[in-house]
Amino acid sequence: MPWGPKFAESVDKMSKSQNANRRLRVVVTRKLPDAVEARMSELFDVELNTTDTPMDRAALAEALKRADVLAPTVTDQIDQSLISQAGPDLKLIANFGAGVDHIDLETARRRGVLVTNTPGVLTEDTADMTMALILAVPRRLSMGMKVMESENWSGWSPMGHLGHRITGKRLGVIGMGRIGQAVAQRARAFGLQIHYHNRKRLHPSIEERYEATYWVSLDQMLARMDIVSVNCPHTPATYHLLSARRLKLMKPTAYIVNTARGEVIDENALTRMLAKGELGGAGLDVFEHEPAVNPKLRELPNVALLPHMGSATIESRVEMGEKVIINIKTFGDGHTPPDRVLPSML
Ligand code: 8YV
Repeated sequence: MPWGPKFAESVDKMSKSQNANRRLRVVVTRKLPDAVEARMSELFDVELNTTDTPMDRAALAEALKRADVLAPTVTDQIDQSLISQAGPDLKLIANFGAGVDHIDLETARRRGVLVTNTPGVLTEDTADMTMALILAVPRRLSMGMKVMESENWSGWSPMGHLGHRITGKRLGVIGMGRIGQAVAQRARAFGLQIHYHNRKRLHPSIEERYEATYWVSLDQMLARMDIVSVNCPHTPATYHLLSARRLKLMKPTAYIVNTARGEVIDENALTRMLAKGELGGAGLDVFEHEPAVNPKLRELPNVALLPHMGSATIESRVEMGEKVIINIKTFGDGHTPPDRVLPSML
């Protein structure tokens, strides 16, 4: 409902500041690609973060007081108390990233502040990284790389570095949105059988495309999968979706890959189970308390850990920046920004 009263209110605020004949004051919280920053500087009265030092809470509170638009990233917790203290000019939070779980959407909506994100442009890169982890963990890639880095390789042996075959295994995708489907497409090419759990069942034509089997019950799917990939957003409904109870339903040989959000898995329970050999292994690009990582996870041989780099290509960062610009510009011109996020969409 783009033209609800709150939206009208923020457009009204926006046109008043436009009438005052000043450009939108945009605060960007982290360093972005040069081309993105250059274009933002042409279009807006922009404050860039050239040192890339993350803003602390006090700095974010100040930014929200003086900005018309805040362009944050996943490392900024824009919670209820911060949004409540925002200045009267704040009209738009144009997130640089697809996930918006670090922004209190409900408080923003109540305050008449719009929120946008950058969907679509990081789908393929994130799916590539998911596939890389799906291959890396069963085939023990990090262990092999460590052997070579240590210069301790004593040569080939028939029983050396044995992992498990990918082809023919069952992959269970949790969250069959854009990224989940892009993972399914890649996984098909590697001979995996696609299964999925999603809030809504996909259209039969999409299921047919991936020869995908839908599971209404996540519990039942988990018990039967060889590899599980988490590709759903973090929302109140998906927090610890893979709880200790659910993790215990999985086969002791099964692998888990997470390129979505750490909060979807109970990281401590996962670590305990991996350490006890109750799961086959895990490939994790995201963590529950980033940048902290459970120290015991780092010591495990059957994990591949990455520093939240699923969408980290220069191409995706530039396209994300373009989306942020388009969202701000469209809003500034008095239109509904294309990537508006509403609490009800999650
Ligand atoms: C982004 C991500 O790099 O877009 C997302 O939701 O998780 C990442 O791939 C990050 O969010 C940038 O803010």
